[in-house]
Amino acid sequence: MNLEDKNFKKIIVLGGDGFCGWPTSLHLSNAGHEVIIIDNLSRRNIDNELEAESLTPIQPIGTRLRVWEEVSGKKIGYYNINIADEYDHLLKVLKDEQPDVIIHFAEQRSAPYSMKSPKHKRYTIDNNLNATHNVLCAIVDSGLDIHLVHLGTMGVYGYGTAGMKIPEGYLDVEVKTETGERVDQQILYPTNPGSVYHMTKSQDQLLFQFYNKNDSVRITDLHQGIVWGTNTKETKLDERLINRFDYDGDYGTVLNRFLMQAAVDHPITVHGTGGQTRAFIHIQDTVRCIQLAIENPPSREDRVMIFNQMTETHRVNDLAKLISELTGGEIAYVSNPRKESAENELHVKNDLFLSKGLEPITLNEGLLQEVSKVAKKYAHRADHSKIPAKSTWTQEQQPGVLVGRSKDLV
Ligand code: NAD
Ligand code: USQ
Repeated sequence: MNLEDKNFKKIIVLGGDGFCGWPTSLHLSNAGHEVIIIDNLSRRNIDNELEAESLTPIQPIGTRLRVWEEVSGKKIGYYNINIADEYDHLLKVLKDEQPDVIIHFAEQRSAPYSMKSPKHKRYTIDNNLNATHNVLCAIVDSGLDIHLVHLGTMGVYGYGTAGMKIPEGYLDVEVKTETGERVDQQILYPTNPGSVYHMTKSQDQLLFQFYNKNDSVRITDLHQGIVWGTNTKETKLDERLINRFDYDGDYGTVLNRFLMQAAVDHPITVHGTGGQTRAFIHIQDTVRCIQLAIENPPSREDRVMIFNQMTETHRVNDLAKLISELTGGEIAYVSNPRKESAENELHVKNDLFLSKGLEPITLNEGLLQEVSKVAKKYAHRADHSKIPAKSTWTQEQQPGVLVGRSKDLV
């Protein structure tokens, strides 16, 4: 692709060193766009704080970028900026680089980490809300017409649905006026966050609504489900491009944790009864959805465009049973460290991405085996002491640790 191509875009990826941001950066670079990453490497510093590491041996950002150039012949730019704190530097980069699109992944994304202590709650609020507000403010300050694509979460809706399908961002309501007349309206779906982290994503929605209304900033908010899998077409090209694989009790997400646990012969840790139902998406679909969002931008007159970025829903206990059947791994029912309903139903609309051509990758044996293979390959790097989820939502909750192996296993 060249500069004459009207589809060519200059894209800044905030948080481009992370689990979703790195494969997205490579995917968009491969598709011919010019990509520049901004990341303050805070996620790598959190690994130091937690004394935990990605199961896969991720390379330093400099090596990643050099290898990508070797492999693809394409250059990805990089700036180390704390976007929550270094506003002037962020603004200068926007003015110098003049991007068409900014993709915003740069937030503290773990619910358990956000609930660990007052310090962690406050960090998550400071980091995430200032990051999002600084980006919006800098877009307006730069005078540029930049399309902002943000990674939000399904968790802003809460996980209860009262029988209906969760719509894409906006809820149809009918209000009764003083004269008794009935008027139709669409409002942001009422938020019901389940952690301080999820609450920051709920607040982000209001920041977007305001800057869209006041300054006509073009915004797409992607309400993403739990991402599973490790690698994408591009990260598989060279082992040094490998994506991160979080498995620890704070950052590991449920499906990848279960696959990793089975692969390293650790019991599969179901919290409570495993009655929670969640939305999922494979990492390869994440990068594809982001490309679709960039290719289908809203106009300046449009309200914030909201897509539900998920492809299927599953109950945690069903996932545990599926992986147990596939791998022979044992299931352990442990205390739920979170304050969440024991069970929920979840029905979600994802018509917008389907209408734009997404062909969902759904859970299948081959893909599950592929992730298990990655986990097996790097099993020697696993620190079993980091597996239990110990961050409790309140003093009443108990950590998700195994007590007496035989009685917990089924
Ligand atoms: P991640 O922690 O792996 O990546 C986030 C990146 O942002 C990290 O590299 C981190 O260093 C960077 N960052 C954080 N704060 C920053 C700051 N102030 N300045 C500059 N860089 C900063 O997380 P991820 O899993 O890639 O998630 C990316 C986004 O997608 C998050 O906003 C998350 O809420 C959302 N999301 C993730 C999932 C999932 O399952 N991983 C699901 C739904 C939504
Ligand atoms: N769970 C277990 N056992 C485990 C780990 C988790 O039973 O070993 C349960 C949890 O109690 C919870 C569910 O699995 O009910 C999901 O937990 P998770 O850590 O996989 O997902 P969550 O905390 O919701 O967060 C992740 C990402 C977050 C993103 C969110 C999308 O970390 O960035 O926003 O998924 S969603 O869940 O759709 O809101």
